[in-house]
Amino acid sequence: MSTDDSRASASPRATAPMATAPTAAAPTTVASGSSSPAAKPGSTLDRRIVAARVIVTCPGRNFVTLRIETQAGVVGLGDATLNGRELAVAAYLTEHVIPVLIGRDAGQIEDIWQFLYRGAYWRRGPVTMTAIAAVDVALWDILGKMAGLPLYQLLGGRSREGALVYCHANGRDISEASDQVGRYIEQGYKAVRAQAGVPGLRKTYGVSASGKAYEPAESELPLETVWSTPKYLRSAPELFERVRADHGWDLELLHDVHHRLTPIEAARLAKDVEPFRLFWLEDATPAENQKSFELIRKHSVTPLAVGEVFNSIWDCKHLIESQLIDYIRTTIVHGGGITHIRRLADFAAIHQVRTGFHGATDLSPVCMGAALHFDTWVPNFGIQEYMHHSQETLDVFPHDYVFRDGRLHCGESPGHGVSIDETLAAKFPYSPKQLPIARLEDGGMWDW
Ligand code: KDG
Ligand code: MG
Repeated sequence: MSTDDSRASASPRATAPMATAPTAAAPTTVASGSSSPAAKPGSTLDRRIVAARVIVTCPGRNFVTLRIETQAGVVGLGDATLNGRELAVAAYLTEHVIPVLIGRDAGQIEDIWQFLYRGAYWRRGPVTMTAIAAVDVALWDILGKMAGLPLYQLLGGRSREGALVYCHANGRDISEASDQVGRYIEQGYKAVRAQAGVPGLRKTYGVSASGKAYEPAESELPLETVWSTPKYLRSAPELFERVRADHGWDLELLHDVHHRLTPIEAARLAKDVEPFRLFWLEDATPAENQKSFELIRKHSVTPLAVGEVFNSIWDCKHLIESQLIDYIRTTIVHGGGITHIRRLADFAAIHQVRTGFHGATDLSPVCMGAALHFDTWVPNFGIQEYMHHSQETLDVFPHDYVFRDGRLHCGESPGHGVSIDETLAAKFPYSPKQLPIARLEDGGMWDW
């Protein structure tokens, strides 16, 4: 292996201009890989990226979408939504990423991923990895369209009929939550996440106070909510006792703690809900300190899921290789795209950890489309979250995935199967919204 600098500088990648003019009509400022034989300048397969732009829209909630176009007119879309930090990703893409994409070969998906990750020097972090994911997914979409194949086929083909999904049931109290679980069973769901209001707390994560669909980012400045661990630890096991009593044992039941317990409190809850056989207990404790999950594992066999806030394999390396979790939640939009999540899923597979992708409403239908193709292929699939988008959102993002028999089924159209109606999107301008924060009853800051 040569460590000689001259070897690198001889490569077309290293000599490619870092930032050519970000205009669409710049095929002469061609960067890396443009001489690749398959690019065939001027042909219908000409893969040179000639335009890229960010679309921000708010059909009920904010979404950021990256649109990349090749010389041959093939368009790919990637989701770039980071809830409450939308414009940070939009600026990262517009200022730092799009200028270096113009002129590159859209078929060099791996090289572009490495360029944006390694080449940025400042690695990881949700803003960077969401921006990289948007590029990566748009490029996979382009590849699928050029090949005339659905994305799952490019990944290695179908491994299952469809992706088992879980939806969100919630209620202001246990009885309301259990009734909603019943309504979802009637609609054909085989897995349901249950959250209920906590007696004595005005607002609880996952529970809509207004009776409307739950949407956490609801105010321009962060809403301050109050949290009490003792109150929650008393009521949470009662929720599952009631749901099992009302609906029996055929249903998969899930619950999200949303990072609010210390490791020993999380161990207590995992042990208390053991008799109700949850499919998983999610984000039982914050996971910056991955070793803290050892404490939960020592005390309980309740399956554990974690990772919607992770953005790299390095965030969960110890969790996975020490088999401290059962499901990894990191999904495509926040984890560097298909190229990186595929690595993560393979790493998880050798430790018998399965996927359980994040699928809240703040991940756009573009992410859902890509995730469903991934779910259809990935051998170690576990479950897919499905928190329903509003009708306005679904209208802005025409898609070909469908819900049937408790599963979401990706479509057969080339690429990830999700597009954007830009005329409609323009009718919903960006509206600043941030996620809430949590404080303890004495005013001290806590994890939301
Ligand atoms: O933006 C934050 C939401 O995506 C998050 O609160 C949803 O925890 C969540 C989940 O499991 O869907
Ligand atoms: Mg969660």
